[in-house]
Amino acid sequence: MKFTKVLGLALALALSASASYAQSVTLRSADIHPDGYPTVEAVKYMGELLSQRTNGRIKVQVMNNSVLGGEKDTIEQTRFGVIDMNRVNAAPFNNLVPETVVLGLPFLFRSTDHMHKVVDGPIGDKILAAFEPHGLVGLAYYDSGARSFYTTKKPIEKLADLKGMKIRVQQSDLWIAMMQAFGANPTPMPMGEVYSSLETGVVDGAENNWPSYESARHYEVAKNYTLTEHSLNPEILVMSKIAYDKLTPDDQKAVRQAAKDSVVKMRELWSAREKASEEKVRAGGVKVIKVNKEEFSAAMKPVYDKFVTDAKMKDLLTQIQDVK
Ligand code: BDP
Repeated sequence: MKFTKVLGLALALALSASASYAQSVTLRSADIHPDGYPTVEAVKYMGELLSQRTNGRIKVQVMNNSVLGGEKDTIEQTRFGVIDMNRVNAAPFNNLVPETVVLGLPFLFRSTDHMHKVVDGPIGDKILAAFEPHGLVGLAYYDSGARSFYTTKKPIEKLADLKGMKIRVQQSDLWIAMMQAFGANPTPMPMGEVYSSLETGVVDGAENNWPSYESARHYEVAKNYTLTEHSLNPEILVMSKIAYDKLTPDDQKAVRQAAKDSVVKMRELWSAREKASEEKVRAGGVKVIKVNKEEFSAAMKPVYDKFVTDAKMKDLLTQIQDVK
């Protein structure tokens, strides 16, 4: 066979191989939450949209309940193409993608509406684009409500109560610094270890939104919930750059669009679940404590001083604050 012929044949084979990959693929997506949790259902919904729009060629299989591991581990697996998609809170991305830090800053967003305006606009797009050099494609933001503290023994009624308390945090330097600024003793660990750590006294408390506090059953072992609402850190849906690059440009577009379209659904699911979880937790005998949030927010200056240092971060912060 002539060299050109061989080359032609190889090229045809390569093309058909990549074309067949583009024709039919099931994207495996990780999540730590159980069935019924809004993030899990939103990604399933995204998969339905994608399947409809590609005549069943592209499907999404949500592998939730931490079956693929804790968030720090699944992020690595997604970067290396072992997992195709991942729905994770912004916090475990902080050390890898510094632009995400700004989203978790304490008492930054004035309201959910403010947060939506930021993530739905050019600032949100800029932060999603910052994932690419790290092997990830940022697809969408999902709501995560407000995070508040909960404790097993001593309730937190004022800032001074946090002094020296061992508080579980997500695996992020920002979150460690935040707990230190609150006066607490931060203990970073994956979500999957929190229940037993609360139960056995490895930690005195943790912090999360109503749905996670409820669905992970933390309210059974930590019965004081203090409404500090210190962060509205959103969830982020990402795709492995390796998996993304295997898709045709049209299919890449379809994935991005389906992810964006699932955000509306997620917001509906989220509002409903927040209410339902709060009711369930209250009915479960949890003591819900109101605090003077000003006192907590005034303690956060060292966190801003530590993380908003370079011009880029300062600019990002001002832009966010300026969103009306
Ligand atoms: C939940 C987020 C989840 C985080 C968890 C945590 O949905 O992604 O893993 O908090 O605190 O609200 O680890």
